[in-house]
Amino acid sequence: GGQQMAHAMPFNANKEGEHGEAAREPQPGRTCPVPHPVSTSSTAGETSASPKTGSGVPPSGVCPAGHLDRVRADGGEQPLTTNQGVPVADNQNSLKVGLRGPTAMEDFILREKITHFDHERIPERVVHARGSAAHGYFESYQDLSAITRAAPFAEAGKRTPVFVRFSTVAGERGSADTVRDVRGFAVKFYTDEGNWDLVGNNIPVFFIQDAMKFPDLIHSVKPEPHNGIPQAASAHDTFWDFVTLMPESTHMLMWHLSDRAIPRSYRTMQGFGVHTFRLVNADGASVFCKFHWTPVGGTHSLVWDEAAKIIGADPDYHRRDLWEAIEAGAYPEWELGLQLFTEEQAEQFPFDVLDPTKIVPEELVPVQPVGKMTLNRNPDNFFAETEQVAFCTAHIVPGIDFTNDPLLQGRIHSYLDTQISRLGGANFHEIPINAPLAPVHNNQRDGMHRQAVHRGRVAYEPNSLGGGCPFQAGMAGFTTAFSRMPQPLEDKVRGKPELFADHYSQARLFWISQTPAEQAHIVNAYRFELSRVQVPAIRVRLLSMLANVDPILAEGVAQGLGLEVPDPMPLASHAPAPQYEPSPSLSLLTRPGSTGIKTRKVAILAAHGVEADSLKTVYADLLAAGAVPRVVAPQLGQLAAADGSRLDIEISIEAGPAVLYDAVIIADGVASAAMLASDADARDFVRQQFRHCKPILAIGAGKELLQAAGIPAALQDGAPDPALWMAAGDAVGPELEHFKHALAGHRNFQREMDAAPL
Ligand code: HDE
Repeated sequence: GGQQMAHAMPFNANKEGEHGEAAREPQPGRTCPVPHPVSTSSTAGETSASPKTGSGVPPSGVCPAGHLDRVRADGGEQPLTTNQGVPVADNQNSLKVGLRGPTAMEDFILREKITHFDHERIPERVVHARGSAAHGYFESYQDLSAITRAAPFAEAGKRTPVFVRFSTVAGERGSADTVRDVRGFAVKFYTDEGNWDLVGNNIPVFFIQDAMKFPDLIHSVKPEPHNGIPQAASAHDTFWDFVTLMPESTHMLMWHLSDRAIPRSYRTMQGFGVHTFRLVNADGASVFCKFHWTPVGGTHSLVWDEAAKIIGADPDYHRRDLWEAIEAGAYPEWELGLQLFTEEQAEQFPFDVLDPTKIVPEELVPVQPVGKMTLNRNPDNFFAETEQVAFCTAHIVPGIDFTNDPLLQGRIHSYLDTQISRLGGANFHEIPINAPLAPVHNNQRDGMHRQAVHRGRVAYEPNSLGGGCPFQAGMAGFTTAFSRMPQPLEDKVRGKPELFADHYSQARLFWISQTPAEQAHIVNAYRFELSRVQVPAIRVRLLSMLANVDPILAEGVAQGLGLEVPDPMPLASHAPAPQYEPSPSLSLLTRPGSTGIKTRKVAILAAHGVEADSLKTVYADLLAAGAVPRVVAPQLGQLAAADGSRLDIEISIEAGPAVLYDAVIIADGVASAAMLASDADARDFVRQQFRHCKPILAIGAGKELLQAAGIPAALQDGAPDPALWMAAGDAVGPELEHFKHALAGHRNFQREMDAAPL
């Protein structure tokens, strides 16, 4: 009936054809199939990591869409309605008093639509506003019940659904992905016994030791209050003013200024729980625990010049990367590792395990792998899931417990509190992405946006009218209830334990554990940040801080600032400081990962006159190895190859500049190479690839572009650079293998140390 009526009444009474009938019958090729949540059938665009290397369907046994099924909505083959379900015939014109008259107040359709629009935004997160998320599952390697009764670790092979959000800290919701910043790494486990949120970062320590200082820290790093500058950056006066007055930040600053703060991808970051937690078994016995997520794809970062250019070339670089990898079936994976130690062991450590500015070196307590997390499904809707997800450190489950880390203690309050204003009330746990899979029964009632319809007259406990239900889980033989570890109490006091005052030993440990290239990056990062600082006294104060870490570091930074290294900052503690040996695991380069060149993006530069066969061979070879090759040319369209055939160009150099690729191959072909050599963008492309230490393979005549770009000849012919390869046109074999090997190793940082800058 409704359908007929819609046809009977013209869609747009005034201008039939414009939006009316034509919109009802879309032209062939203009319809957009409704995406099905579990079978990804994405029509991947140019930049996608296609072709598919997986089905996109999560393995069985894991609730794939789980509790979100009941709220999924799509408008496929449905008429447009108001929010009250009233069909709308004209979605183009408001109701007017005459064609040229004023709009009628009674147009409830217009008013409902505009009113809803007016309220579409919610406050962004005060920190970690910019983020991206995905669904997946955690799988336990073994039965860990001897150590913890937490449900995800109950048996080997047990899978627990997760939702994971990665983020930057300082920038606003629309800021760029590749800024220098700490990255959030927040995991929500939907366990059988309630939600457990492990709200971590990609850096294992923090700037401050006490929650009392968090608002100060964040106020110092956010855009300055008078002019709102700068966005998503720590390189400004107020941040450096604050941290140089807080020497406890020295260790974290070393990580923040290292390549950790400019990851290549969310998929190539480690994650850390940061605080010391407790694991508790069914008998109530407990051990201390530090959580580590290690990416199976290895730890890889950008270089600063590249990160800065990507901000312009693709501000959504990390969001796109995560999305495309999952769409392509290249599911990112992390291994969960635990550092377990007893209270007695902790007492022997030369630092306090309640101090979040300290790590437990892996040499002291090894990391034991206990399971793997796989992200295999993109959200259906960014707002409903990624934006509305609410992580809270207070969300722990039986088997996990807090410690008295004073930073963690403050977080237990903050996260729940912040959701109440961000998500508009106390019922945010009912938003589908936040709702636990475990059943919820209590006597909490009412409040804004209540979804549940509670039945019966009883909303109190104890009661007899409801048969005493819901009853306390500790009763009636229930053994799974949450209970806290007993802790001895002392007098109330404002202060810190003595060991918290050692601010430099672990900063030095981090520094001496880096490779020379990584150390150089740290020095350069300090130079950059402090060059942006305008107040000279802050620069000097920073140098006096670094003088306590390492003389070479302090000297390197001082040189870049045109300053002398001043006297070291006075120490807060005169107790003998621990002397650490280098810890190789602190270098990013010690985890190349085990996924080889999978999902690495390779540009194949070509122009008219390219040798088509050789290009196709290389392209197919890379594709088969799981890499993502792209034919990049000065303009879009097709290439006229030397043999008369035509090849599709996938992207132009201007749309896909060098920083968006992990490596470059210069195709063979005399005319092609000559054309590229005369193209400023193409020369710039290989220069940047060279400068950013990425693998380069020039096939046959392709060499000409390298020469035109001024890539040092000594490196080309003597080939001491293991990431720079030349192949004769018809003998691509071994050179391509060398190139792939270099690509698996990510970058050749030696080039940075050796080569004269271009
Ligand atoms: Fe957070 N932090 N934080 N933080 N944090 C928030 O909660 C806070 C800290 C972290 O993807 C807020 O929901 C205090 C350490 C992540 O939604 C807020 C203190 C670590 C995320 C908050 C800290 C983190 C947040 C803002 C010091 C690593 C993003 C919005 C006492 C272990 C979660 C929100 C997501 C978000 C407070 C310190 C990680 C305001 C008070 C240390 C990954 O509640």
